[in-house]
Amino acid sequence: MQLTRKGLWAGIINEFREFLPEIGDDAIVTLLEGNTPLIEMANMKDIFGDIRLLFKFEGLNPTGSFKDRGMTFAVSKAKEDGAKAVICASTGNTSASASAYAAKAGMKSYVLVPEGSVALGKLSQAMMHGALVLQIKGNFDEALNIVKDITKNYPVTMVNSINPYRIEGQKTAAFEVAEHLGHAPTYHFLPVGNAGNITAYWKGYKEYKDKGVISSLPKMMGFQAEGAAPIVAGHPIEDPQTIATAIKIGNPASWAAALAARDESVGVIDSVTDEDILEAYKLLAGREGLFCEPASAAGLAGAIRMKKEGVLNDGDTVVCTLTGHGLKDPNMAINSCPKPLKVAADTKKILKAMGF
Ligand code: AN7
Repeated sequence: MQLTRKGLWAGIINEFREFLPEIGDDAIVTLLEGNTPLIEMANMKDIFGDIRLLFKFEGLNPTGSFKDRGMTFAVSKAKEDGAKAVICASTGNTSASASAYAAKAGMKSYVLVPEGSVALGKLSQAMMHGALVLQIKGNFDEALNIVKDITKNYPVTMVNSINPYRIEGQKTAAFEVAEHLGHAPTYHFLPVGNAGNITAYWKGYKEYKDKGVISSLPKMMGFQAEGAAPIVAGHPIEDPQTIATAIKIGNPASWAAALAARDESVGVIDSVTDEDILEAYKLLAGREGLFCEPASAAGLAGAIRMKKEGVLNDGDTVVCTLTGHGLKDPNMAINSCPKPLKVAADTKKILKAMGF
C-alpha cells in the first residue's frame, strides 16, 4: 500500500483516521500534533560507523513532547463521552499535554505530580494552561495509584496511558517513521518509563505491516535509567532514582505490553546509567544541534551501548525517538555546562575572551 499526503498537516487524528478507532468530527480536539521530523545523524560517524542513524524529534510537538499524540485522542474521546474534566499522574510531560488539550476542549484538568521531581518547563506549562496542580509528597507511582482510585468513583476521565486511546494516538509516530523511511527501521530505540510509548510504537509498526505499508518489523529497544529500571530488574522499584525525572518510574503501567513488544520483536529492554544519559544528551545538543531533555537521550545512550557491544551492524537503519524538548528542563541543561563567561562591555576584553 502506498500512502501519499497532500496539503497542510491536520493533526494525527485527521491524518491517520482510517487506522484509529472511530471518532466524530465535532469531538476532535487537536493542536496539530505529529508530523515531527526524522533527522539524519551527521556527526557521530566515529561512534556509529556506517550505521544509518536517525532521530525522530518528538520535542517538536505542540507542548514539546510525544505525549500530544496520545492526548489529542484521549481528550477527544473524553469530549465525545461528555466528560467535563480530565486527570493524570505525571512526571511532567503528560501533565503539560493533558492541561493544554483540556484547555482547548474547555475542560478542567487535574494533575498530580511528585513534588521536587518535575522539570521547571513542564510545571510552568500545566500552571499556564490552568490545571489544578497537586504536588504530592510521594513519587509518580503513588500518584498514579491515587488517580486510579479517584477515577473509579468520580466523574473525571483518566488520561494516563492506561487510557487505551493514549496508545492509539501514540502509535502514529511509528506510522510516520515508516512513511518517512519507506520501510521499517532495523532497530527502534526509545526511553522507557511507564512503558506506554514502546507499547504504542510496536502496535503501530505491526498495524502498518498488517496493512502492507511495510514488509518488515523493527526490533524494539527500550532503555530505562539504571536507578529506575523495574522491567530490567524484574520487580517494581520502590524508590526509583535518576536525573532523568521523566522516567523516574518504579512500577510501569504497561509493563506486560512492553515485555510483549520486546519478545515479539526479538528486541531488548535494558538500562543505561545517568552518566550515559548525560553523555548522550550533550552529544545530541553539541554535535547534532538537537536539544532534547535528559530522559529522551536514554534511547541514544542505549544505541551507543548496543553499538559498543557489537549488536548493531553497518547497513542497519536505527531510529532513536527523542521524546521531549530540552527546553523542558533548563536547570539540567545549565548545570551540565560550563558557566557563561562574565566579561566587561569592552571590545578588546571580549576579543581576548574569544581567543583573538
Ligand atoms: C520525555 O509525563 O510518564 O515509557 O508522566 O516524558 O511511555 O512512559 C513521561 C514519560 C520518555 C517515557 N521520555 O515514556 C509523564 C511520563 C519523556 C517522557 C518517557 C516520558 P513512557
